[in-house]
Amino acid sequence: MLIVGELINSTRPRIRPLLEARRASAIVELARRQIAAGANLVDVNCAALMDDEEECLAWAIETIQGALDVQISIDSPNPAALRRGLQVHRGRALLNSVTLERARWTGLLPLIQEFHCGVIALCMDDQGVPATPDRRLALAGRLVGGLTQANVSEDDIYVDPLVLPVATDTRSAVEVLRAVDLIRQHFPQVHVLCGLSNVSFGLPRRAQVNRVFLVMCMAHGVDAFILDPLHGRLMADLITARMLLGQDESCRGYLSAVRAGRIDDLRNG
Ligand code: THG
Repeated sequence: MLIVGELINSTRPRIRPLLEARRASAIVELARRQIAAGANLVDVNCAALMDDEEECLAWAIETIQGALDVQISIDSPNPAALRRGLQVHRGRALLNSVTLERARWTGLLPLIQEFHCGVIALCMDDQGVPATPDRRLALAGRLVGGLTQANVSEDDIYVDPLVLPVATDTRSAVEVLRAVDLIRQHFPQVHVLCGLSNVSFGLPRRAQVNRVFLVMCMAHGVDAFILDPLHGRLMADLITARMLLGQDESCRGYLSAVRAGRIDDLRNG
């Protein structure tokens, strides 16, 4: 299971000013807390800063890695910003993300070969995100085929079917789960990653929606997530679901989470 902490994102109103003002200690602290809560790496997205994106992304990566021994998921739609990020990153980064959009694919493939990074591959092309599970599978096939041809090993590929808000289309969560089933059947060696918080955009009590969707995704074989690791109940559900899916040898992870006070037992009355 791979957990990517999503909180250092310039689209978040509380984070954007910290990035713009280069508030190093606040950004390092947010990275540190996500890792302490169970994230394996932290996502950094500066795309909302427009002309300042590239500079800020490089600054954030250097600042975080200067203080902590963590890998970064470098999150940008912009190949130039991703290149800059990969150049300053120490060790193996996770490139977030490549798509089949023509400009992005041709711009990123040389980078992926040069830097030997892990790659998140979104099921999206110049026509956008396909509605049906079959069409998502077809895009996944072209992504996995193209990346393996470029010598990326399947273990370094994280296919992201792209989770869309259930508030705008009530079928969108179930269509993602069906796409995950198909990707799992056809490409058992690649990882499947979901951005959890996308599903609850536009709804109240978002954490409730995210938590239930997390467990559904895990039961369908999703093995990597971009999520908010500071949400204690979400992480408690993740630890519990791993155990129930046979991924927690001797229940060790669950039992140590209980001892650490990370699992509570809610009951009214
Ligand atoms: N797949 C991949 N990468 C991704 C996503 C994905 N990166 C970005 C995103 N989705 C995951 N990260 C976030 C970050 C913030 C929010 C959701 C997903 C979010 N922000 C609130 C908003 O914009 O309204 C504000 C929350 C706050 O400020 O507290 O919900 O799917 N590969």
